Amino acid sequence: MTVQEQLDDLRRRALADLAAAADAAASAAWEHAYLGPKGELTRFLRGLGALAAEERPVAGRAGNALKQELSAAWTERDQALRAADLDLRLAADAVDVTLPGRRPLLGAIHPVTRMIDDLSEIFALLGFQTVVGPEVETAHYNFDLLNIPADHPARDVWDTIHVETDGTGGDEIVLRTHTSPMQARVMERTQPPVRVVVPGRVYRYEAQDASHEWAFHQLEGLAVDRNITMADLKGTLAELARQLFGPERRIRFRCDFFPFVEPGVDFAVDCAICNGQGCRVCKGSGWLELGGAGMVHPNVLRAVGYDPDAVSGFAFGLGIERLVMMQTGVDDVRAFAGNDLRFLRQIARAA
Ligand code: FA5
Repeated sequence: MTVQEQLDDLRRRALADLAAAADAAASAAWEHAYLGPKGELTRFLRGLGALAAEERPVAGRAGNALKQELSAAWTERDQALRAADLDLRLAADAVDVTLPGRRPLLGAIHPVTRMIDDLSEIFALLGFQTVVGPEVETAHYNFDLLNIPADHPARDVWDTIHVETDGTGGDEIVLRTHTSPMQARVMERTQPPVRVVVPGRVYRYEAQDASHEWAFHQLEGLAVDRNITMADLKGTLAELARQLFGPERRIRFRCDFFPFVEPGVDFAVDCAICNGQGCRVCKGSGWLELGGAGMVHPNVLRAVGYDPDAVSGFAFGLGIERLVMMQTGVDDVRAFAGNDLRFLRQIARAA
């Protein structure tokens, strides 16, 4: 075989092998086999010295030309294979971000909290400030200052949860049975005119049923000034009913007894759902009972240092869960504290 034939044969094999190299590792092996220090072409070029002097320059030029050609072919092929390798690795590592993400759970304001916010807003427009007070209360504020002395039978009307005391004979400690103790607390530290509403949780030692919880929420209202009358009370509650249940609503007062008001009433609004005709929500009566109210008893005014001949006032207390129930048609008060997310989601949409 002539030198040229040897080079042609080498070129054919080298280019065929290079075309067959499938990845970067095969490409590196090819470079080692043909162009590396012990590669076939390198060995050929080293062997040129053994040729006759007149053959050497021609063989040398042909060998170097082939070396350049193979180097260029290898560089091109090697880069293409490395790029393909990188593409493969990236594809294997890829995170598919085209799927829809998982929706985070969105919370909602509890219906009782929302009702408290709504009530505060309505009463703010009527000039009432919202204040809050302690849930752990002394019998002094929960009963005594509200004209319910220790031996008074009315004390039993509110089945009280007692908090253990240190036994030193100090004041009896209770969980407040209503928001009314804040009437006395506010009046003690403020001079008339007073206009406040007091939302908050109250507690009663009471069997639970669809309309009774042992812990629930009330909103207390108190207005004391010169010449406050029942008409102011009625106007205020009528406005509340209209804001909550619509412009046509009417208010009904019926005699009731609470030791801290005189006269005392329970108040109801005509049912917005059936327009007073009688339906499931108002239990056929046409009226929805909202709470108790009345003119602040002179003894209560006196107990906080007010002069009942100079000022008068009205007070009311309403059940917040019951208000939400009337608005939404929920018929079991126990659902509010039951922590059943299905109920909370449903009522968050309904309200
Ligand atoms: C009172 O608690 C008086 N303090 C209200 C008051 C304030 C009268 C100021 C006069 C002047 P009563 O116990 O009726 O009253 O409760 C008021 C409202 O709280 C009720 O109309 C009802 O809506 C709600 N309520 C009473 N007990 C429960 C209960 N166990 N579970 C849920 N709501 C209740």
